[in-house]
Amino acid sequence: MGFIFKPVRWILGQIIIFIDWISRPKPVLRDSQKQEEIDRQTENMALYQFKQCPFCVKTRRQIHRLALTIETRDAKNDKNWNQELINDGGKYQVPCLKITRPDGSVEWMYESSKINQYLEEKFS
Ligand SMILES: N[C@@H](CCC(=O)N[C@@H](CS)C(=O)NCC(=O)O)C(=O)O
Repeated sequence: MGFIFKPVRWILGQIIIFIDWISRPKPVLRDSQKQEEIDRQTENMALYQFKQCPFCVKTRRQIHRLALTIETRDAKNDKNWNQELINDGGKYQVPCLKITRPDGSVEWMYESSKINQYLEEKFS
């Protein structure tokens, strides 16, 4: 039966991506100085994610809406990001936002709702 679930899951994933694409919220507009300042802050962030994961879509929408430039890392297909997430983050779950602070300390933030709330509070 596994051979049926895989393509069905893939098709559902593509539908989610399509719905996300046609219903994307408009990004906020900031003056260029403010946007540059925010871009500098988000240089130290990376989102570990899967392309088709609905929770990742939820967080990517938030990133898009807040007009943030955050690197996305494919934790399913890229071995390095996959291993880094498991070994350094502590568990294989996406989305996960890696935040490297100016003092070099690193926070691995799991849970889409928590990440979205953090981004909202910091950048909206
Ligand atoms: N409550 C979590 C759920 C996240 C979740 O279930 N992610 C799935 C992908 S959709 C996952 O990481 N699965 C790990 C795996 O496939 O082993 C959230 O909102 O972020």
